Amino acid sequence: MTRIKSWTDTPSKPRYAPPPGAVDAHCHVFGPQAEFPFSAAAKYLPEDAGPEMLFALRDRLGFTRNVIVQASCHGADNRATLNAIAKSDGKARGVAVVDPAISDEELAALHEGGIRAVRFNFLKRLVDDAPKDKFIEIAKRIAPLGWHVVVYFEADLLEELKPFLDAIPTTIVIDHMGRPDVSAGPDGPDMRAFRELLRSRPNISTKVSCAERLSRLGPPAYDDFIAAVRPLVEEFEDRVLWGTDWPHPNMQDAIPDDGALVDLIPRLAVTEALQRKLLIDNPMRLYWPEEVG
Ligand code: 0GY
Repeated sequence: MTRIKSWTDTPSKPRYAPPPGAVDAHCHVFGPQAEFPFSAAAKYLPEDAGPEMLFALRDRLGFTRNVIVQASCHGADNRATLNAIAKSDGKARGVAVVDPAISDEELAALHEGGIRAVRFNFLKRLVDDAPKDKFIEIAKRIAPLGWHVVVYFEADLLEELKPFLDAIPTTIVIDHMGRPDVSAGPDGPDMRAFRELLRSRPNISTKVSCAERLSRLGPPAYDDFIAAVRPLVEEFEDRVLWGTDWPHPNMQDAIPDDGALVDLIPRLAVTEALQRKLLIDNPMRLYWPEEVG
């Protein structure tokens, strides 16, 4: 079967230089599948995009650390993510997907391997099932480890998910702002609803990432994304993170230039102080808390 490829081998070198210590807080690895086969339930089958490729990109883009998020194509088998973390020389940590039946010993082994969060994915095109009751059970199990929960959903689910989010006892990080329609601007219905959510729930942070998925105006400027998201970065400066989303699952028809994505950062976070929070302070607090004074 042909494997899909959704990333470029020739990303441009960004003009913007992230500050030393910057964290790419949302990226994935695929395989290598000869060692770490994809799940039988995978909804897409990509080419290998392993740790060496990820770390080469990290260096090219000027980042120091990665947070590797278990991709849906690997299901709840976190070995590819753990393998990448193990090869990172302490410069990567991870977000796992776990089965509700996971044992305490297995959770402890994930912690030892660098996992600091679990991900709950509600996208029907990516997963067969999103059992809220089981997710809440898992959240209660991981809370004592000091982990948090990462949630991925689309804007039309936000209202319905509020009771679920309120039942989670940890910090919550929402992937890509719950995929709002950014083309309607900062005061469009989705961005307003999302800002309201953050105003009313101080335990929620978000990744202000995925211009390449959310913008209708598109590259290289992604102006609609910038206009909609910059106010969020300014209002919630201590609760925003940023990531490349490399290797851009399912983006094979609109492969982004990672260098151009990095060049959006100073337009989203317009001062050095905001950039430091977005790229260092906020992700470090969640993923390397022992290094934060
Ligand atoms: C993302 C987005 C996607 C995929 C996954 O786990 C995944 O497969 O997260 C997507 O297709 O929107 O954040 O990586």
